[in-house]
Amino acid sequence: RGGKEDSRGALVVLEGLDRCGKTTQSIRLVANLEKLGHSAELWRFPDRTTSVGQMISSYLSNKSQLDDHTIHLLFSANRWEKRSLMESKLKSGITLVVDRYSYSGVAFSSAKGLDIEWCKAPEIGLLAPDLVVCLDIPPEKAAERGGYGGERYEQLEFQKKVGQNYQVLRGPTWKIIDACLPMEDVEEQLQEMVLDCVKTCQEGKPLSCLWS
Ligand code: Z5A
Repeated sequence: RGGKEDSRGALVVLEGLDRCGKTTQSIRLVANLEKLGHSAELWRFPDRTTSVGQMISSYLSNKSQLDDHTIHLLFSANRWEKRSLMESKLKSGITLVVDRYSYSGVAFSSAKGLDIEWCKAPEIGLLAPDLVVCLDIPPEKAAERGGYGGERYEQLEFQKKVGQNYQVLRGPTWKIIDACLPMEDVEEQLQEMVLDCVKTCQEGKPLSCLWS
């Protein structure tokens, strides 16, 4: 379906502030990829279905309190528990569209004042995305969108710090889309970037690990 029989899928990550449109766009992207004949799956972190994910979910909804370092390591553990499945899916040719990944881990925890290098350390060895698309939105605009304010980190001043941290983390695999554009325009730009990336992976780009 997605090209050569033995070609691998792409690891595509969507990042951005709360309410930037990641969920909306990742659903549309997976549907569009499938329509074009590619095998694709939608993943998201935190994965709240695992036992670690349930601890995270309880923390995010303010039902439990945890030390900042502890919750950081739980978010990381939540990615490690999915690492081998992620690798086997990619190697079987499935493109994974992942709503939040290690960059959220580092950007949110360091916004609380944790050392950025300390935050990166437990992420070393996780699979590196082939493409990170950051949906860029001013924190004030995001706060005007539906459903804002329900969870622990949904506060304007905090989101501003997260936005600054994303800028520090930007690397060569990053692309930026203006998340204030109409949904259809974001969708179109995203699809174009991802199809390019899928092609490169089909042509033999090797998988690599964070942080390289
Ligand atoms: N976190 C962490 O600390 N460490 C980690 O390692 C990880 C995460 C992985 C939970 O994440 C929190 O965990 C998150 C980071 C932290 N905290 N915050 N903030 P989550 O992914 O479960 O929750 P979220 O980031 O808050 O996602 P969200 O609320 O689902 O927002 P979204 O997916 O980016 O947006 P959306 O649901 O697609 O859209 C939001 C609204 O905007 C909705 O009404 C849409 O119809 C509307 N929308 C979308 N696009 C547009 C455009 N283009 N124009 C106008 N309106 C739009």
